[in-house]
Amino acid sequence: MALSMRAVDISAVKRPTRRRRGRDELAWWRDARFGLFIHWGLYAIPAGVWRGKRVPYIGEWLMFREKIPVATYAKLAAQFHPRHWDAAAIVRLAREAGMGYLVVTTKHHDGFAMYRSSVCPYNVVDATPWHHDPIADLARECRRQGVKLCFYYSQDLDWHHPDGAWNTWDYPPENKKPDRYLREKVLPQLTELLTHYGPVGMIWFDTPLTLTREQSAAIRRHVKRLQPHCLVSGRIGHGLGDYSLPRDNFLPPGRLEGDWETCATLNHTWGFKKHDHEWKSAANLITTLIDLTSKGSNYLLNIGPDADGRVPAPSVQRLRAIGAWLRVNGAAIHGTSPSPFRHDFPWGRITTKGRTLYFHFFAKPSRHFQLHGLRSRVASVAALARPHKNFSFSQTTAAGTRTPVLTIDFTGLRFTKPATVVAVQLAKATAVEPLTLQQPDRTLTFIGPMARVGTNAKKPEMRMGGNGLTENWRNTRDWLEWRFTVLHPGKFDVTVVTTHQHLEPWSGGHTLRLSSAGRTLRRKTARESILPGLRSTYFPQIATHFGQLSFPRAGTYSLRLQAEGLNLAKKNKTLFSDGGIQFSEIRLTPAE
Ligand code: H79
Repeated sequence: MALSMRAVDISAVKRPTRRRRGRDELAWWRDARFGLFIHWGLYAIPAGVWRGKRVPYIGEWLMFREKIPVATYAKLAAQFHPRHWDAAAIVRLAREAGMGYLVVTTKHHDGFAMYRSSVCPYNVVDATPWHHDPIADLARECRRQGVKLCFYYSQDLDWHHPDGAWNTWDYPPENKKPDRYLREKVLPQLTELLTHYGPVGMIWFDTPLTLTREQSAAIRRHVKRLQPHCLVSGRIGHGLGDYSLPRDNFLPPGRLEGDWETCATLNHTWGFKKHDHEWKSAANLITTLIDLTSKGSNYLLNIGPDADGRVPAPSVQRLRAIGAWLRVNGAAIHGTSPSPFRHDFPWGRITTKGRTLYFHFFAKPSRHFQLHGLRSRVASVAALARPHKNFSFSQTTAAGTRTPVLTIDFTGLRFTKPATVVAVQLAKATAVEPLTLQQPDRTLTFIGPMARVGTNAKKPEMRMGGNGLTENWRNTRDWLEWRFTVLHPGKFDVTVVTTHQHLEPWSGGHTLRLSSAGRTLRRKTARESILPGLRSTYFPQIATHFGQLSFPRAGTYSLRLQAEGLNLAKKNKTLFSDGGIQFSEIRLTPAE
């Protein structure tokens, strides 16, 4: 297998998207905030089982995991006759769920086209007894029901075409001519997709692992030539997309800059697997939608219909539950902008629209809820579910630090799970304190995007990744530094949190030095505990306790984190990770 050991940036747009021409073409996508992903293909037939054995990993990777020869895998097509396929119902489900767009797999890595293609007979119309084009159904229903139609297309990995990437069991890599694959398959199939189905909102390219910058650029040009308004996902590679994507199922530590989209699963697989019954709860999904929206990311949530075309019942139930929540609270999601604060709050999240701030409470706050750091004057406060009852509030300044404090009296408001939304109208444009602030619950959380990256050498090698995690932290010279405001002095327990993709190795065992308020703490990062929370499902938040720090009085301090000894194991370098320290956050909690 041609696995190069260079860490690949599968996602990021190197230049901020806002500098691109045609930025307004993203407006529909930005307003939607929430979309439906559909993974459907031949892999729904084995559904995660091959020769009687359960195959680990995501369902659509079965051919690769089992190194199934093309000739064998292709025979699945003869069994594809989905009697329960109902495109109208699926588009209706997307609408009911409050989703504004839909992205369907027109060709996944297995190379099988799920639409009528005259470029290659390996497609759903010519190769199956169904002889039917489900993409045409979806296109028609999307038009009828007002959902933006988008196409997933695997432009790099193709395990069916002899020149496509990563099938080395049928086709030796040394014979491959990627340009021929692009010319014979990718470009002509994109022409079909962009000329036979009306306007296409976006081509969702995926997994750029082998194509060169020139090849990716040629694909992008081809799309824009055929449909100038069609967006190109960040996984076209080489920073050439119209927006950025983090890893699959990734939840960022804080607000992102520019346009992002997290694609995510309802259970653990994308393509249907009959034994994957680990469904995320509706409450988790709603919380995730709020979290991503507050951070400036879209949420592209997946269903994997089975071989008969049926959407698994647990998926339908969950999407409907999200829709029910959005029918009350959609104003706080659709068409909103991210939080004015770069960090999370212990009590929930904030989204904005014009001069309205939406506070999403994950739990009932204390009767006199407080928010630190909002400089703008508040005009009124009301719950979304009961817009006519106004709550009383006051705005003061904390003694000593001059931090603005907003206090709201929520007497009489019923808080419901998973989130209750309160609309805070501002009298003027939003302005907030830029520093890390101690929260009313006395905790402090330091996230990478709020740190200054510095170095004792000439130029830092470490970078803050667009996803909010550190990149290339592989030396003892670079550091992260925060300035922050303490409102309630005292003694605090210090926890450093690092992370990794759950199937890949964790880069740990590094000795870190943390200095603040005249004290220095030193520890080796160790997996002492995993913080509970949604982020830990796919990116475990690994906590190491560093001891205690004291802040004797209210005021502004600084804190620096630097590596003293590194443990750069070779095995930590993978296709997607540089093997360095993946810093997530530092947490300070009041010590007893
Ligand atoms: O379409 C879905 C996935 O099939 C696709 N992206 C979402 C939207 C995708 N998942 N993973 N990847 C692409 C990249 C896979 C990476 C691998 Fe591996 C990790 C290849 C080698 C290491 C997993 C482990 C597969 C083989 C070994």
